[in-house]
Amino acid sequence: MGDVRQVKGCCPLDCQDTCAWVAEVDDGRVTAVRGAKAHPFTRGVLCAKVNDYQARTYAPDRLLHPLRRSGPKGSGLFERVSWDEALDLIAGRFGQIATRRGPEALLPHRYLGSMGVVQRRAPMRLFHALGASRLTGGICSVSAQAVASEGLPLGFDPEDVAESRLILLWGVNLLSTCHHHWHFVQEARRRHGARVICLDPLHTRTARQCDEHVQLRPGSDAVLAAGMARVMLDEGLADLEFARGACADFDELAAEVAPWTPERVAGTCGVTPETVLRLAREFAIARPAVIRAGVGPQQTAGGEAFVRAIGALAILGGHWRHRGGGVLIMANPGLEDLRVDRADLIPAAAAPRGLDMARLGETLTDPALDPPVEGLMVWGTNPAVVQPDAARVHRGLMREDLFTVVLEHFLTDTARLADVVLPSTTQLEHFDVLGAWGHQYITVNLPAIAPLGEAKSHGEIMRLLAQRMGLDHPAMYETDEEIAASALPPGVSLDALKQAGWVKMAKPAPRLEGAGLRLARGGPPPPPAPPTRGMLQLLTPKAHFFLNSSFANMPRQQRSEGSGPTIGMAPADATARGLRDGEAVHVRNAQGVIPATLRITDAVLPGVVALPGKWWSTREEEGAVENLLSPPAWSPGGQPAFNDTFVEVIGTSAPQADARPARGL
Ligand SMILES: Nc1nc2c(c(=O)[nH]1)N[C@H]1C(S)=C(S)[C@@H](COP(=O)(O)OP(=O)(O)OC[C@H]3O[C@@H](n4cnc5c(=O)[nH]c(N)nc54)[C@H](O)[C@@H]3O)O[C@H]1N2
Ligand SMILES: Nc1nc2c(c(=O)[nH]1)N[C@H]1C(S)=C(S)[C@@H](COP(=O)(O)OP(=O)(O)OC[C@H]3O[C@@H](n4cnc5c(=O)[nH]c(N)nc54)[C@H](O)[C@@H]3O)O[C@H]1N2
Ligand code: SF4
Ligand SMILES: [Mo]
Repeated sequence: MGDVRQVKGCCPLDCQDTCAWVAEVDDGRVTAVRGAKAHPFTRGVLCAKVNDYQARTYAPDRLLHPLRRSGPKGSGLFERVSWDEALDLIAGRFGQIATRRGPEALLPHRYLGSMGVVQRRAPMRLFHALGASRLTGGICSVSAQAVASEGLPLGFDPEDVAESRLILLWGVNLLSTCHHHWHFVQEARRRHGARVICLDPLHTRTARQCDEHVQLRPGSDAVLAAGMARVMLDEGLADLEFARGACADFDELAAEVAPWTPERVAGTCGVTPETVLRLAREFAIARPAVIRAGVGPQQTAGGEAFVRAIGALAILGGHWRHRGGGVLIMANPGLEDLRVDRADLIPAAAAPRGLDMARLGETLTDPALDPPVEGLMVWGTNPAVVQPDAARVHRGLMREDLFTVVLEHFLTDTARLADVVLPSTTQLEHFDVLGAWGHQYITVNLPAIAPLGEAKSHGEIMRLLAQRMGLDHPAMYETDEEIAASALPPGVSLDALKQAGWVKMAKPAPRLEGAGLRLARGGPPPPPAPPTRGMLQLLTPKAHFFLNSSFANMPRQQRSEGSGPTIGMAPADATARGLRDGEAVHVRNAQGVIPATLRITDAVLPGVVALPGKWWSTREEEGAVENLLSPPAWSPGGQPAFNDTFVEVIGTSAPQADARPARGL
C-alpha cells in the first residue's frame, strides 16, 4: 500500500448542491470520494447517488475506446477504432456536410451531464468557429429563466434561509434532489422556530419531514397563489408600499386575483378553503417567509405563470425586505462561463440560425428545415431519454443521412444510436471548474488520476478535432486550465482557486423597489385537463438514487432505487381499475406505452400517478423511457411540459414476483 493522496475536487452533476469532495488515491487508484468537511455547504457528506462516484469511473461497462458503428443504426453494434480513425472520420464527415449543405447543417447538442465549464462548453468553440447552427433553450428551468429575464430575481444566498421564519417548499423535494439545503431549513427551525410547509401533489421524502403538507392538484399552483394573494389584500395583510414600488402593474395584479375566493380556489386545487386562508395569513405575517420552489411546477405549459405567481406573492408579503425572505429558485456564484463558448468565433458573415434544444425531435424530423441537420454532436446529455416526445427524437436519431457523434461514459440509449462514440473522462480524470445553481461557491476539480483507457477530456477532443478541421484560432488550442480560467470573474485567480478548492462569491440580496415588474398576465391558468375523462396525470419526479438518467445503469443505484420502473397510484384509482399492488402494468397514451410495476400508495393524490426516475430502455424488453409518453408541448417560454402528461394504466396480468417499490414512493 502506497501513501493515500488526497485530491481536491467536486461533483460534476446537474444538482443545486455542487459538493466539494476529496478523492482518496491509493497506488494510482481512487478508493473513495468524501464530501469536503470544511465546505460550508457540503459539510462533509455527498449523497446517495454519488458517494461511490469512483464506481462510475471503474465501471466494467465504461466506454474506454472510440467506437464506430458496425451494424445498422440502432443495432448497438460497434467496433473499436483508434482515435486517429475516429477523428479523421468525424472531421471528414463534418467537413463534407459543411461544404455540401452549409455549416448550419451541423448542430451541437449538449446539456448538463457535467456542469464543469470545460466538459460542458469547450467543444462549442468548434461549432462556433465553423458557423454551425446555434443551440438555444433548455429542458430544466426555462420558465424561471424566462421570468427572470423580465426582472424577477430568482433568489438570494441560500445560507440565509436559516434566517427565515416560514419556509414554503413549493414543488421541490429537497431531501432527494439537493439535501444540503435541508441543513439551512433545520437551522431556521432551530434558531427561529420556523414552520416548514411542503406544497406538492406527492407525499415525498421531504413532505414527511415538514410541519405540514398541502397536497394540491398538479398545475393548480398559480390558482392557489392567486387565492392567497386575494386573502392578503382583502384582510389588509399585504405590504402595499413595497408591492406598489416593485410592480408597475400592481392594480392589474390585484384585479386579477380578486375573483379567486378561498372556496373557488379550494375547488380547483383540491384543498380546503380554510387551508387557503390559513396559508395566506401565515405567509403574510411571517417576517420573513421564503418560497423555495423547484422544477416540478415549472415543467408544465403554465410554468411561467407559476413563477410569476409565487413572485407576486413574495412581493405582496414584502418578504424581500428581509434577509432570508423572498423567492428562492436558484443561486449562482457569478462564474462567467458563457464566455467559454466563445460566441465571438462565429464568422461575422455567418449569422447562423438558433435551434431550440427542447425541440430536438422536430429539428431532426422536420422535412421543411433548410438545411436539414446532417451532422450532430451530443455531449453531457441523453436526449433519447430526457427529451419530450422521445419517440420522435428516436426517429430523428435513426435517420440514415444523419451523422451522429456522442461523447459519453457509457453506451446510453442515445449513444447506441450514434455513428461514432468517443470516450469522455470522468470527473476523477480531468481538470475543471464549476459554478453552481444552488449556492454561491465556485469550486475547482483537480484530476485525481490519469484517464483510464483512451478516455479524453472535452477540451482535448476540441483541440484534436480543431487540428483535423484546419481551425487555427488560438482559442482552439488553449489548455483545459486556460479554458477554465476564461470563466473566472474578476478577482478570482485559478492559482488561488486551486489552492483553496473553492471560493465564496458574495451576493447582496436583490432590491426590488422601483423594479417596475409586470406580473399580471390575465389570471392564473387552470390545471391541465385530461384529453379523455378518467385518464390519470403522470408526474415523473426525480429518483432518489439517480441523477436524471445518470446512474440508472449502475447496479448499486439501481438496486437501491427499486427493482425497476415503478408507478405509484392512489388506492381509490387502483380499486376502480381492479389493479393489485405489485402487478405488472402498462402505462399508455396516444404517444406510446411503457411497462412498470404498480405500487398502490397514499403518497399519490387520486387522479395522479407518479413514476420516479429516468430509466433507460433495454434491448431485450420494451423501453421504459417515460418521455415516450410526454406530449410535444411547451410553456410559452419553451419549457417542455413534462408534467402535462395523461395516461391510462392497465394490468398485463403478469405478477411481478420480485417487485420492490421505488424509494421515491
Ligand atoms: N436525487 C436526484 N437529485 C437531483 C436530480 C435527480 O434526478 N435525482 N436532478 C437534478 C435536477 S436536473 C434538477 S432540475 C433538480 C430538481 O429538483 P426538484 O425540483 O426538487 O425535483 P422534481 O422531483 O423534478 O420536482 C419536485 C417536486 O415537484 C412536484 N411537482 C410536480 N408537479 C407539480 C405541480 O404541478 N405543483 C407542485 N406544487 N409540485 C409539483 C413533484 O411531485 C416533486 O416532488 O434536482 C437535481 N437533483
Ligand atoms: N419526463 C421528464 N423528463 C425530464 C425531466 C423530468 O423530470 N421528467 N427532467 C428534465 C430535467 S430537470 C433535466 S435537467 C434534464 C436532464 O437531462 P440530461 O442533462 O440529459 O441528464 P442525464 O439524463 O443525467 O444525462 C446526462 C448524460 O451526460 C453524461 N455525462 C455525465 N458526465 C459527463 C462528462 O463528464 N462527459 C460526458 N461526455 N458525458 C457526461 C451522462 O453519462 C449522461 O448520459 O431532463 C429533463 N427531462
Ligand atoms: S449530486 Fe448533488 S448532492 Fe450529490 S454529491 Fe453531487 S452535488 Fe452533492
Ligand atoms: Mo434539471
